[in-house]
Amino acid sequence: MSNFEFRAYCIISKTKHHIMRNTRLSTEGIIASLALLLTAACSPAPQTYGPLPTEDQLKWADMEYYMFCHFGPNTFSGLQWGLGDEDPDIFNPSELDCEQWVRTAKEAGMKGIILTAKHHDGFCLWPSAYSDHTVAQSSWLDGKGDVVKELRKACDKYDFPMGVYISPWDRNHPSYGTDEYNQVFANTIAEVHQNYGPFFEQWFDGANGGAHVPAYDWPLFHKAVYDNSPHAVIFSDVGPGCRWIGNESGWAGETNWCRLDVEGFEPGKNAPATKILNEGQPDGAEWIPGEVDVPIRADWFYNTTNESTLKSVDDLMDIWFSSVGRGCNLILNVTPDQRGLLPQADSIRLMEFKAARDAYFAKKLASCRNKGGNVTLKVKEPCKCIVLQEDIKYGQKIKAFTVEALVAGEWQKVVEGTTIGHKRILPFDASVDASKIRVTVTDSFAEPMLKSVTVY
Ligand code: FUL
Repeated sequence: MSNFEFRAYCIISKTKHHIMRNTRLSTEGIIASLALLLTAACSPAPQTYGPLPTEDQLKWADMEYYMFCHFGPNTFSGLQWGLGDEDPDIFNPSELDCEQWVRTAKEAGMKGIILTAKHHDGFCLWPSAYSDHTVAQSSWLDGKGDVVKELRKACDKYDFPMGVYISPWDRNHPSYGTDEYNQVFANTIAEVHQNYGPFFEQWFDGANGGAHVPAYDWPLFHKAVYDNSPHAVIFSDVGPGCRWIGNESGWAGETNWCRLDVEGFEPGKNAPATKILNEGQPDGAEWIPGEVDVPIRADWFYNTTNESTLKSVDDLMDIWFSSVGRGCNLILNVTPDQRGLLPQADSIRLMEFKAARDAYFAKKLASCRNKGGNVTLKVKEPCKCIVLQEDIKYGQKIKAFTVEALVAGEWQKVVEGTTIGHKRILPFDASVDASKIRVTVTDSFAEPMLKSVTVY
């Protein structure tokens, strides 16, 4: 609820209360109530600034954390970038259970799941009419298997948002690199979205190991998505829904704008510079927030030899602070194994990570909502962290802020920062025994609007 809506809501509830109390409605009562309603209606809405997120991007930002599942022939070959000439029989999960993936993601506190329906090797995890390299050509379940359908069913059962990764780069398809491929790929996208959508997110990978990258028809691909999943947020290096953060190690820039200039750029080799992807641009023309993609093990696909690379809870907490804590969504890759199940060690780690977050953020010491650029909160216990949210519905405006603590009658600076955006999590260097915490926005493009301030 925005400040304006919040104020209007308070006034309307007060009015209701007033009317209820005055069961015999006096003229005076009615006039007072109408005056209150009028004030609410006439209060100006907060100023907007720059490009604004769409409703879908706002909902997407609230998701914050979801699972990435890389699954396909690479799961069995040990390769990370399959060559495209793999025998379809290699894809042979012995105990596929997509419900296990979804239950695990849900219990881990994730808000959705995105599957590699087709990776660079071109193998389709559904029986596509546009390829001869699919589950239908595999002897797995006598060619009757369909992983995308299984995941769709599981997501429906658990009421869990689903997204898809469909790689433009295709090392198998005979038409790849010819003029026909753009239409083939658009048909492929439409087929997945029609049969298994709608999806909350479409992932377009910019990777291409080939020397020659053909001219992709991005508007055609986007149309295939939006025609079938009108609310999907499209990921790529340049959006249009959300952008790659420029690394696969789990961190966004400390300064991170949800804005980007995309004119003249494309996903992949023609993408904006890494630093720009990592930090966004304060004056970027489009609203394209960052998404941080990182695997829980060293590799994206399951590999029998890399269990020792499973990230620790501390690693994952650091990733949380430098992704969600810097205004991005985090997509954490947890890859199914050759049985088609998430490995036990990875599931346990996810639950430990969830428990660590719950413990860290267990005790709210003070909070407020819908304030301008100066907020002072009373605290009664030592605090260790502050979480700020800007009301991005009105754009991203805040350029600099400070957080101070009143300790033994003296204000001292605890932490300072630049951007806030959807969420900024700022752990203090040490626990602070303060009676008050004060947030001051020191620089902003327009009237700042803090959606929430919470001290832990
Ligand atoms: C990269 C790909 O090349 C990797 O295989 C993986 O899919 C990752 C998420 O994106 O660009």
